[in-house]
Amino acid sequence: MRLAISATTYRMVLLLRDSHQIQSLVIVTPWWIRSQVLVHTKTPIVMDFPGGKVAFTPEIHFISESNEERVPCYRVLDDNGQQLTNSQFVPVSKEIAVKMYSDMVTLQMMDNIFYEAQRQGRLSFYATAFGEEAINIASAAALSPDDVIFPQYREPGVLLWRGFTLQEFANQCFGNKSDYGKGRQMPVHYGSNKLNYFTVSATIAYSLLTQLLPNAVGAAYSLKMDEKDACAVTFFGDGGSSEGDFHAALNFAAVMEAPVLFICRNNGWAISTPTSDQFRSDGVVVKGRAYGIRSIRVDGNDALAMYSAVHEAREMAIREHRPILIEALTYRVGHHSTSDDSTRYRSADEIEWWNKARNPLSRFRTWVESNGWWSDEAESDLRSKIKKEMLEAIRVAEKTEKPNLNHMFSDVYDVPPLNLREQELLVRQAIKSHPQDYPSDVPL
Ligand SMILES: Cc1ncc(C[n+]2csc(CCOP(=O)(O)OP(=O)(O)O)c2C)c(N)n1
Ligand SMILES: [Mg+2]
Repeated sequence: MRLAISATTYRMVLLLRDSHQIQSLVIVTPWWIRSQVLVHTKTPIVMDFPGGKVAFTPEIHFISESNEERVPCYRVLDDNGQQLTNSQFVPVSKEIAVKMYSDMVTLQMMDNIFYEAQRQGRLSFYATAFGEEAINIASAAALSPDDVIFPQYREPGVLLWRGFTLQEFANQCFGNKSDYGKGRQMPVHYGSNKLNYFTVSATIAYSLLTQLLPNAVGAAYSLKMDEKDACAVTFFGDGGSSEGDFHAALNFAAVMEAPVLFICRNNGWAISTPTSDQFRSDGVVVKGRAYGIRSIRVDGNDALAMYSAVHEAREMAIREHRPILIEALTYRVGHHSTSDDSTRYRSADEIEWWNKARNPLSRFRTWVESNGWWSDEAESDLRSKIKKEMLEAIRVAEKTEKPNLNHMFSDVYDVPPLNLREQELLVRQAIKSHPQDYPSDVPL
């Protein structure tokens, strides 16, 4: 309340203040003329409420649906690979930088060759990580091998970084008997116990996209309880963030103070659905604050920025027992999978622009070269070595026997229930009656 009062009244006001009837007063003009004071009556201005103090306001004010400015995007390198002045980043040694770049090239070459193999009818399915090589490799480089990964399906680079061999990738894609999943999963549904990488899941009626998010929170909580120097890390797409599991996982992680990194690859598309048909928020990063989670938006095509952000996030997650949300802005340069033709719903120019102007490989290569750590010769040696290894891996994977048919029914139940035994019997009868329709290389 604001009052204009005389000197006498002012003295009364002082008395009232001393007797705690009013909270404070501020002199606006000299009191011997005609003092004007602001008197704040003792109406409380804040309310103690679970979660902290809440200020009262006399204004009817709705929180805006958006900030005036979008959350800025952290980057270290510009589109041409030049370091921005005053850029903050975690130093990367020559050894790590060269491995990062080499693995980015390997991932891209592996994708190209498997993709072609699928087009030739040698693989049933494939999905590339084209355009997202920096997110894959730089985040893996910033993590420790003890950190437990809960992937979607566009992050095989994390496995590659951890030492999954091209032969192991090929065995899974060809579903042969050396595949750890015994040929029961679609190609690109990799997993490795040894490398702390949960198997990508495609179980229908589960949320393929995000079932791993709440699981990652549980694993992170357990790592915290065991006082491990490790966190859980889950990768997912913008489409995954539109699933209910994403929201449940964020809330759960915040409340349980679980050391988990949520790394969202916002690549603009969930198959043919653009992000504008998925959410009206400023992307995904702003959702962290709603759940009380520290968050950052990063240029996902800048390997140095990804490395630094994930490195810092990991430190905070483990030391401070808190989840962190990272939104990596990127673009899915490839089709969603070999079952998709993305030129039906987006322009070839758009794809080409991202591939050329914002290419994560050429950008990082420029920086590595500017340090004197890479050359044209190193590039061509690497490429011919990877090509040779890939072709050999495919040759071996293709000629390796398939897993026995029994495995379609094993490993779920200790004693298979009646309905599964019936199904196995039916399959075997069908094969007997139509042997020509059954692949000859699958042992019965
Ligand atoms: C719960 C659920 N809904 C739909 C699908 C079908 N589906 C498979 S991948 C995909 C798009 C996912 O997009 P995003 O999460 O953005 O990942 P991106 O493919 O872009 O890397 C959809 C809709 C699914 N697997 N699971
Ligand atoms: Mg997407």
